[in-house]
Amino acid sequence: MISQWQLRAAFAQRLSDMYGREVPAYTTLVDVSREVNEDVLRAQGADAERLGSIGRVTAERHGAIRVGTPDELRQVARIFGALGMHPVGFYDLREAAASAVPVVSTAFRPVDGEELARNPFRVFTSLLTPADPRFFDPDLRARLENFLAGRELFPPELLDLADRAERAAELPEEDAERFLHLAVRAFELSPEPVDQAWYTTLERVSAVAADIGGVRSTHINHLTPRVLDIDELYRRMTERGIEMIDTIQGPPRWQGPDVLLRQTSFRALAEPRALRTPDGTVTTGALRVRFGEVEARGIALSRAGRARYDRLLARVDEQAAGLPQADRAALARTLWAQEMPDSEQGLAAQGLAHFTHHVAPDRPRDGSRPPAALRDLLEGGWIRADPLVYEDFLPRSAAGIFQSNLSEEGSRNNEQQGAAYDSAWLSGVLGRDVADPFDLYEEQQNRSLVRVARELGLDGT
Ligand code: OOG
Ligand code: NI
Repeated sequence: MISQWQLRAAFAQRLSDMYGREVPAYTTLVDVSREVNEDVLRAQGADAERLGSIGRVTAERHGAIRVGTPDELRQVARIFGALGMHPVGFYDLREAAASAVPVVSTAFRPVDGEELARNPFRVFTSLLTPADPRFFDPDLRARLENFLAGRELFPPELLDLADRAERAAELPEEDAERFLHLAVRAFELSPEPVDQAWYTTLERVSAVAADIGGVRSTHINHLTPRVLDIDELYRRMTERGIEMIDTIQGPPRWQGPDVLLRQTSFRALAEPRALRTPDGTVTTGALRVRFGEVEARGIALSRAGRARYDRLLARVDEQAAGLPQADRAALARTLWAQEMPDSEQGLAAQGLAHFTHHVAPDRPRDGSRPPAALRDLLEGGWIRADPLVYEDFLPRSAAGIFQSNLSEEGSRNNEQQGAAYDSAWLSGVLGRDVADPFDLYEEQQNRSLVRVARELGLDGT
């Protein structure tokens, strides 16, 4: 039998092999990430593994996919359900982006600490919003919905196998092989010619709308390795002559611990695609939709920590308006140094980040009773706190990443009222709860505290 986490790890690995064949620059990114990680491990030793074992980090990827209809999204949820990945978080990219991105998104990922440690594969999944009148007028909406209703992204055999895997949390070897084969194939770039006129019509609204609704299949948009020093990676990629976007998104590099998520990418590359022109002939053209992204993950902030982060971002925006990128980064560093505690202990003391707590193997053994207060337990060496790694995404960075493949501005009619979507709506569409990421971190933290209390006999048992 192949267990759920083995299916997830195998799927991530095969998807990575497939994407490497399709987009060779991705392989360069993976190679350089591995080199940087080895160097960081050599230089920092155990500290390099504070936010995940080197085994986890080396295998770690997130993917991004985009689908067109609620039905398609429900099918995606079944495939990821088979892999032990659940919808977490709601991201509204229609609001976050400077130019038009007509999608709302969630991320499918493992939610349990042990499952994350085994393999944390996650997929940022976006759903097109044809009902949003700011992007699509009634006529285009009808044509788009009609086009989407006529395609099949996932064969029934794949979905049947997925349901069996989700129910049993495992599959016999032969079925697992078939499931993985069909699942990877569903995300390959299709050789089927793209209808050029239709694609261009959608492109005028948004390149993302064209990528989703302009073709009869779906594909992986990017696959992102995790790196332990993203500034160093950025330097090395640039040295190799690969043109990166001009920033690293997210928190600045600073003297304190890494928090949340820092990401950067190289620009979408022109890939040869078969195009059917209006007179019916098929030619080879080029489309720029897929790119390479890399990320560094830090400590998960609490709601309070995140509010502080968002406030800092807003202040950087305000004060850095019109400044060159380097000055903006310097300003961000200065503001951070003023407002963010620059140690794990500082973050913990102010309740700004999440930790799990563990009874210390070398705790006092002199027969004394452990104190009741968390701070005293930590200071007395009874327990230690390990930071929880941020497993999710940032809407603002996501919007920035979407921009890396938008050569056209697209258009949004801001006189129209946007269609309303939220997390509850998405849960309804999926028939599955979309988890709130903050709740998940809090629960993980609380479970560890209950365990500690029990192990130290502080819970009255
Ligand atoms: C998804 C963009 C968001 C990230 O890492 O924030 C994303 C897409 O381009 O489909 O992947
Ligand atoms: Ni991404």
